[in-house]
Amino acid sequence: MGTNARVGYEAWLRYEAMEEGDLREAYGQRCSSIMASGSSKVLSTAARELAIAVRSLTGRTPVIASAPDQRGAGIVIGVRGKLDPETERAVASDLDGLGDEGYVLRTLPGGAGETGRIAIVGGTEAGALYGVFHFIRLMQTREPIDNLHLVEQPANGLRMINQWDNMDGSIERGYAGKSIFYRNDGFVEDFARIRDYARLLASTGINAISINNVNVHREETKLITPEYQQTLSEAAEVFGAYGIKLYLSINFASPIAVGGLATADPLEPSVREWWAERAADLYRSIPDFGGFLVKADSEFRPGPFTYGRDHADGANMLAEALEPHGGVVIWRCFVYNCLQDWRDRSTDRAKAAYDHFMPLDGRFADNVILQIKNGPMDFQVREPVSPLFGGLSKTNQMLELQITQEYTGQQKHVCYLVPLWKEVLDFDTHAAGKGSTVAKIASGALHNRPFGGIAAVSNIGDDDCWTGHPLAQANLYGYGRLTWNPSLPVDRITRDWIRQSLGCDPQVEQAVTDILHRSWGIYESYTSPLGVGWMVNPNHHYGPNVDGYEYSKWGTYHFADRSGIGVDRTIGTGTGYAGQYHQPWRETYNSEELCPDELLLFFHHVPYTHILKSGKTVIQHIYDTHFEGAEEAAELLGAWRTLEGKVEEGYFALVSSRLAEQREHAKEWRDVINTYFYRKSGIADRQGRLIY
Ligand code: GCW
Repeated sequence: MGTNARVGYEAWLRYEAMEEGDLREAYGQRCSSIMASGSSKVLSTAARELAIAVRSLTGRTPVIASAPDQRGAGIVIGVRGKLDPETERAVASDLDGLGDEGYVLRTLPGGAGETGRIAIVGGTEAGALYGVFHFIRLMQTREPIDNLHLVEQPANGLRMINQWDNMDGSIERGYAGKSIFYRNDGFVEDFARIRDYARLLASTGINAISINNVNVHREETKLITPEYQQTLSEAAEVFGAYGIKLYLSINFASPIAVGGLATADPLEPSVREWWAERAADLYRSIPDFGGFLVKADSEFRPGPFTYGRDHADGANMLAEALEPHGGVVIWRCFVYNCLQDWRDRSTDRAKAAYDHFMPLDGRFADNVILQIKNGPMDFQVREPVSPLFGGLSKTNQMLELQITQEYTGQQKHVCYLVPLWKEVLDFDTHAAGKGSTVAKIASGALHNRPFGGIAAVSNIGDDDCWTGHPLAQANLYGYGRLTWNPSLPVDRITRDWIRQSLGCDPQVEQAVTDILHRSWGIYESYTSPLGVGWMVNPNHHYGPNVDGYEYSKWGTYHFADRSGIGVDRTIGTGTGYAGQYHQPWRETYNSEELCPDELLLFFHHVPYTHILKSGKTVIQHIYDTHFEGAEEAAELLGAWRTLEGKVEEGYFALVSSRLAEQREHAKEWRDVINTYFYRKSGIADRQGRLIY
C-alpha cells in the first residue's frame, strides 16, 4: 500500500517494495549490477528504468557498470552485434531471425560458484527496452528469473495510440480531464507528464503515437508549419527516448488553410509540391517522424471528394510526399453519409466503409495504410466485425479500437474491453480460407503486406490516475499488450495488470479479476440490447435515450415499433449488408435462425415475441437482462468493498465512488429501457417486476 500523493499515477509501473524473503534477495542479487553495452538514448532509458525498478522493488541500489561483472553476475542490456564477445556468443543462437523490435531474455550459466548473468538483448535498442520492461514485469509479478530463456517478437509493426487532443486543452471523447499535451492553443510548457506517459506506453509495447485529434481544427492545422517544428521536435525526442515515433493528424485542406493556395486538389501539381515541402521540412527537424493520420470526407472534414477525386488519389498524394523520408499515411475508413434522411430505409451506414473502399483495393501506394474501426458502425458495446477486413487483400490495413469509453460508460462505469478486442482479433473472416483472422490481416501477415498494425483512441487525460476511473487503466495496459501479442489470453493480461498495479495479494487478484471479467457483459446487459446499439443521449453519448438518434441524420436506428425491433440487414429483404461477408458468416448473419443472439437485432427486425436461442422471447430477454444487469452492477461495488484496507486508501475510495455512481446509473438505464419497451409492446414482464 504505497502512499502516493497522486492516486494511481504510477499505474502499472508502481514498484512497491517487495515482501522480505528469498525472492526479494534473489532479485536483488541477480540485479546487483546493470551494464548497458552502448550509450544511445534508448539504451540509457532502459538501464535507468531497470535501476529504478530494482531499487524500489528490492531495496538494493544496483551498480551501473561499464563492463560486465567479472564475477559473472548482473544484468547486461544490449543490442545484437554490439555486445561484449562473451554475451554475444552465449545468445548467438537466439539472434538468428530476431526482428528489430524483438528481444532475448536469457539467464546465462555462471562459472563455478557464480550465479551467471542475465542478458537482455534487442534486435535494436527499442527491442532491448521492451526486454527490460518484460524483465521488470517478471519481478513485479514474482516470476522466477533463474532460468530465463525467452525470445519475443511483436506481431504488429505498428502499435499505435491516437490522441484525440485539441490544442485548446480539451479532448474529444475524453473522460479523464484535460490534455496532457496542450493548453490555450499551444503546447504545455513542462513535458514531464508527457514523458511519464511515454514510459507507460513503451512498457506495454506501444511504438507510435499521433498527438492531435483526427478532427483537425484551426490551430492544429498549423502543426505541420514551421511555427511548431521546434516544439514538435522536443516532443518527438521525449517519445523517441522510449522508442515511440511521433505522427500528426493533418487537415486535408491545409494547402488552402495555411498554405495560401486556392485549392487542395490532390492532382494539382502545386498542391503536391506544397505537401512535399511540408514533409521535407518536418523530417529536417524530426528525422524519425512517423507520418500522417487522416480523417477525410468524413463527418464534415474536407477531403478529395470536393475535387471529384477519390480516397486513393488523396492518400497517394500524401504518400508521395512522405515516401522519400520513409513516412507512412494512415488513412481512416470511417466514411459514411452523416446527413442521412431517417425516412430513407435503403441507405445503411454499416455498409459505407466497404462500399467506399473495396473498389479502391489495389490502388493505394505501398506506404498507405487504411485504418478500419473494429465494427461497421462506431465502437458500440456490441457490433459485428467490420467486413472490410475480409474484403481488402491488396491494401495495407490497420485495426482501429477505442480505449476511451465513449459508448461504454465513459470511465464512470467499469467496462474492461480486452475481452471485446480479443473477440475482434480472433474473428475468422475466411477471406483466404479458414484461419484468416483479423489479427493476421491487421498485422499484414495474411496478405503479406509491408505495413500493418493496430491503433486505438487513448483514454487518458491530466487526471491524477490518467484515466478517470482507475480500473480503466487496465484497458490502456491490455491494449498495449495485445498489440504486441494478440494471442495473449485475457486472463494473463488481467493477472499481470493487477499484480503490477495493485500488488500480489491473491484476494485482491481474485476480486479485481472477477470485477473486470464480468464488466463488459454487465454493461451490455443494462444498455442497448442484442447488438442494436445506440439508445444514448445525443452528442455526449452518456446515459439512456432510446429514441435519441431515431429520427436523426446519423444513420443509427433501431426501428422499434409496437410489434418489433431491429434492423433488417439481410440480402433478401433488407439492406444487403450481410452480403459483405464471406461464407459462412454471410449465411449465418443472413439467417434469423443462425444469427447469434447477441447480434440478432443488428441483422434482423423481429417481433418482441421472437424466441431467441436462449429460449426466451426478445421482450423477456430485454426485461431480464436489464433487471439482472442493474443488480450485477450493484454487486460490483460489494465485491470491491471487500478489499478495503488491501488497496491504497485514495485508490480504494475513488473506485468505490465510481462504482456507486455506476450502480445508480445502471438503474436509470434499466428503468428507461424497460419502460420504453413495455409501453411500446404492451407485453408484461413474466416476473411482474416494477416497470413504470
Ligand atoms: O465516434 C465518433 C465520435 C466522434 C469522432 C468520430 C471519429 C473524432 O463520436 O467524436 O471524431 O467517431 O472516429 O472520427
